[in-house]
Amino acid sequence: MDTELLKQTANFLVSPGRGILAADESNGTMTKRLEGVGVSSSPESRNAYRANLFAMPTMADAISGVILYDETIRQTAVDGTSIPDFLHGIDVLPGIKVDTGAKPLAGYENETVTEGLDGLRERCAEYFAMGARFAKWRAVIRIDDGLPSDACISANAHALARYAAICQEQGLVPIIEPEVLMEGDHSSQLCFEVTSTVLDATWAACETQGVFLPGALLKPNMILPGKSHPQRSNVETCAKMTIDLLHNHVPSEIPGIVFLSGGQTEVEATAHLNAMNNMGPHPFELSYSYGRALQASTLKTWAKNQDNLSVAHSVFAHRCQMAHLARFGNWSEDLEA
Ligand code: 5MM
Repeated sequence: MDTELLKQTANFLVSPGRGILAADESNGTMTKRLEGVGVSSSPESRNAYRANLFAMPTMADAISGVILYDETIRQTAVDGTSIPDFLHGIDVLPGIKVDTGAKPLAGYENETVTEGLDGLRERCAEYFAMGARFAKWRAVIRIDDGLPSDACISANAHALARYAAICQEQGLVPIIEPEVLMEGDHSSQLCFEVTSTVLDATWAACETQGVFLPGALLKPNMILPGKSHPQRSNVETCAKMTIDLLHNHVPSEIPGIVFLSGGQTEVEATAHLNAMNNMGPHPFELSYSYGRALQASTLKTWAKNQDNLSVAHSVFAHRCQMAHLARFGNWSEDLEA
């Protein structure tokens, strides 16, 4: 294992003012997103949208890495080079989603275990040769009556740890993403308790598998009530509870936390990150690996203005700038106007 390379990559990904763009929607998810804005989904339309997104001139000021899907890493950028080469050329590291999706967990209704360990070593080696320097694997944990089960937590923790160890052996920094979903009517307190248990199980599995923590990043959910819970939490409460979680349930050897947005609006996800960065010092960098919270308004704008790409670029530039400011705690709501 090249621990120096792993540390260097992980630290680069959470360097000051920068974070990760999650553009690794599988074809099923990307089809939903494109059809939602009236664009039919095909390899060509997915490439047209993403290649244009990555060509936004100031992207690298806020984005250190882009998570790609298998289809995208093999596609072409606006200048005709391969997407990974294009990203390296603008000082952005290409990453790759290596899980093959959340599949039903045998014997446990409504729960999933994320798969993709078979052949992972060979796929990681291929992606590294194509230019990828980090990887992502997302476990999905649902809160409901009696859920999550211990079986779901331990199966996903085990898979995350084995994934992380294989990635590191192959030179890729693993992003460890155990996402506790916002779907449901649970309270923030329950979200806190479940997320703590899931993180504790994940680190225990990582220790057993020998994962090198300074060469890994954590991609967690923030602590929020479920979407159907009658009360919303305010920005300060979410930030305080999430910081409490991280300070007590994440080993300090982890160099950075790169949050998912999980269905929060673009502004909510930015406000929460900003508040947390104002509550330091923290033992790790607090950054982003947002999908929808960086792309939602850009995708809508691109769909309506495909003949004038600068319109979508200006929307994406704004979201990137807001996220960049939130890394320093310098964002404020009036900047959204
Ligand atoms: C980009 O979205 C990813 C979706 O992957 P699937 O198509 O396999 O569901 C997702 O894993 C994403 O990387 C994270 O959830 C972060 O995205 P959000 O939108 O939650 O910030």
